[in-house]
Amino acid sequence: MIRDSETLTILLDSIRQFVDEVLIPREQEVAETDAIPQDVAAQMRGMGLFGLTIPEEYGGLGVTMEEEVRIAFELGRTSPAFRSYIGTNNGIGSIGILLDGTPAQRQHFLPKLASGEILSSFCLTEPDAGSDAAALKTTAVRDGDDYILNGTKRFITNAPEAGIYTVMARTDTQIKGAGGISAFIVERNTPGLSLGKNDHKMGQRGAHTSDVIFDNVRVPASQLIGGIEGIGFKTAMKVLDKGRLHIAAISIGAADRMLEDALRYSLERKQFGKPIAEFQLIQAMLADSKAEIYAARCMVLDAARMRDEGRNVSTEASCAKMFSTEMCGRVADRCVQIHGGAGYVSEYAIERFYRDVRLFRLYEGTTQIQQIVIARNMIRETQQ
Ligand code: COS
Repeated sequence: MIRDSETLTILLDSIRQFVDEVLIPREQEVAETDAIPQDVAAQMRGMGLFGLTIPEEYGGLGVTMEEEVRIAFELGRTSPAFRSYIGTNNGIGSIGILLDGTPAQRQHFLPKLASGEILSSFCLTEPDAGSDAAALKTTAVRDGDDYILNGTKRFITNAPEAGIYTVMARTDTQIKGAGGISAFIVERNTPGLSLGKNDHKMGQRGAHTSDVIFDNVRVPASQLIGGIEGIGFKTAMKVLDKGRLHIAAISIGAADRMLEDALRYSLERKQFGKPIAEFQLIQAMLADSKAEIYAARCMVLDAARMRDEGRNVSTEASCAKMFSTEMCGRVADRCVQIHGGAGYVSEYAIERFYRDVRLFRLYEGTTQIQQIVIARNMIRETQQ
């Protein structure tokens, strides 16, 4: 945890400088090579970016949720692939172990994630279980001191790079829904674990996803998260509550960047004898975007502070994710419009961002799933 505002300001300034001076100039290279340059990955390790959210006792920085979203506002200003590379270790790939893991599991795995020695992935989604995550079919059958896993996970971020996977699997096939699901830590080199080919995505080149296939994968019972069967779905939902706030914050950073670029373009581009920024129809798009980013930022900071106070933020995290990612989509669309035809060609970053940010409205729960979570919580609270 950052203990004083001065230290936090220094950290945020150094990340902003890293984004401006190192990451933004390398964006095009990442898009062209579909890879994070290894020297950049090494710099990220050196800055401690893989362990921002992991507590100090495991070698991380242990930032609070508010500090995390403020860091995400900065990291969001560049290609999402950079953030994605460090994102799983700080979020969905580590938080399940942190929240519900046994002391031995935390001690064994978290230091490696904090240092960036290994990457991690979160394996929930399957070919037939996306939004309906509790319908997952991957099985984990107890066999002596082990469990044997079988099934396929889909669209798994950082799967090709990961050293460990948090895998949700059904330990009780008699229970069709959430109660039969358990979470496991599975190491990459375990026999029977293989990867599909990398997915060809609409955007976010440099961030990789693939299937993870389990064919009689034998996992020691000591790697059942928390050592308890049947709590894996709840672990996944708690991980997602936090992850959704993080994605909301990243969307705000990306919207900020797109608007910065569009503002600069509108000041440089002249039509009808003056910069297009002087036309009120352009100004309306700039102003609407600015106001919506401001609203989203306030919402995310408020929800983050609530989580830091130990409150249940399931509703607020979904509100923030829904509002911020939808806002980001609207800002992307307006910023392409401000660029005119130039916004449709790859010479300008906005063309790439327009495709990259589309994913924000889909992963870690679609907008429609956020609506379901919000409304269900409202109904439940009223009926209590
Ligand atoms: N924190 C803790 N526990 C939670 C929780 C949360 N945020 N949300 C749900 N739970 C618990 C519920 O309390 C319930 O426990 P009990 O049976 O003991 O009451 C259990 O988990 C099952 O919850 P629920 O009945 O709401 O499950 P559903 O199958 O109806 O589905 C949704 C819930 C749709 C919200 C869930 O499947 C979901 O989030 N889907 C989207 C998945 C997703 O985001 N995928 C992205 C891929 S991962 S990058």
